[in-house]
Amino acid sequence: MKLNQHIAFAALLAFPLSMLSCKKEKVGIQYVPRPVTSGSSQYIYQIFEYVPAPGQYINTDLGNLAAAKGLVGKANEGLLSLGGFGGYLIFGFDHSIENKEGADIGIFGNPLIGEGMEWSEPGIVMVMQDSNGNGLPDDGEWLELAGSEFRKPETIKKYTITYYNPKNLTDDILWKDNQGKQGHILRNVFHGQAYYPSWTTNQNEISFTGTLAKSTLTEADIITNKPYAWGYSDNGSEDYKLLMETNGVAYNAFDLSWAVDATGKPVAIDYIDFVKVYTGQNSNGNLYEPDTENEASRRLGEISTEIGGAVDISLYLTK
Ligand SMILES: [Ca+2]
Ligand SMILES: [Ca+2]
Ligand SMILES: [Ca+2]
Ligand SMILES: [Ca+2]
Repeated sequence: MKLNQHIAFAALLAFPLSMLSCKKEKVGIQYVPRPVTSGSSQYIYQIFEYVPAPGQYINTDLGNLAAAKGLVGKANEGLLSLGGFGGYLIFGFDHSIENKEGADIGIFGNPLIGEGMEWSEPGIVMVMQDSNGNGLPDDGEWLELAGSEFRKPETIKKYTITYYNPKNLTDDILWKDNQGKQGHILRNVFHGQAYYPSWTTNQNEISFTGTLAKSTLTEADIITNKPYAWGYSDNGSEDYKLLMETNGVAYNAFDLSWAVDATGKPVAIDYIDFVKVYTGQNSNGNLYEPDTENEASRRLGEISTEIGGAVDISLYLTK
């Protein structure tokens, strides 16, 4: 055999072998959770993405990249607004969060819980495992932590909305959804800045997909947006109120055992590495839609989940 024939033969052999080893490697990749050590922090360690939907606090100190970074290493100091439906934050801890007995992750918000003045702005929580161990939320499957509204008939799965950056600063922000509807994020007199996030890649339009839960707006003496029973952030549920009464500080608690896949099927998970929170309602916080001429339409601003940090509950309770 001549030398170049040798090489060709070797190459032929090497090709299927390398394919085989590649395949083997992939099958063999095993997820290894990052353990809790004596130095582990109970708080958010890293912000991966902050992509809010348009809203009254976006591009202010409550809705920019600095505010998102401000949630690292502490909780219940400072807030971040996610804007209208779909706007989200992705964060992680310096260790994997284990699915222990009961609630695993606590997320702080700012729901109003006084009787007759309830103002919840429910955020939906998703989790992901760092399957390939590269430290990024880029390869696992996002699993929703199914809260009390998840299986209700009025809850819309795979709801997609697109917001359009208005040409004029003073124009309301148009949206269109995949249910054939359109409307606006209404501007108000309290916040004069641009409502469309100024740093996102596409400055013409931005789309979000997720589970849309029905708003709970009620008009009595004042307009309220009542909490859901459980499983949402920025939500004044009974367990939140009890924590507030007992400790003077409260978070919404999430159990990794609530995880479901994209088809709604429960998934058993032992550990997760990434958490995503997004605004779960599409509402301007008024009961007059689509009457935008009513002065009260613009009084409260859009329903937008706020986040005041997050904790690994098992560490939080022992530190
Ligand atoms: Ca658990
Ligand atoms: Ca990854
Ligand atoms: Ca809000
Ligand atoms: Ca809020």
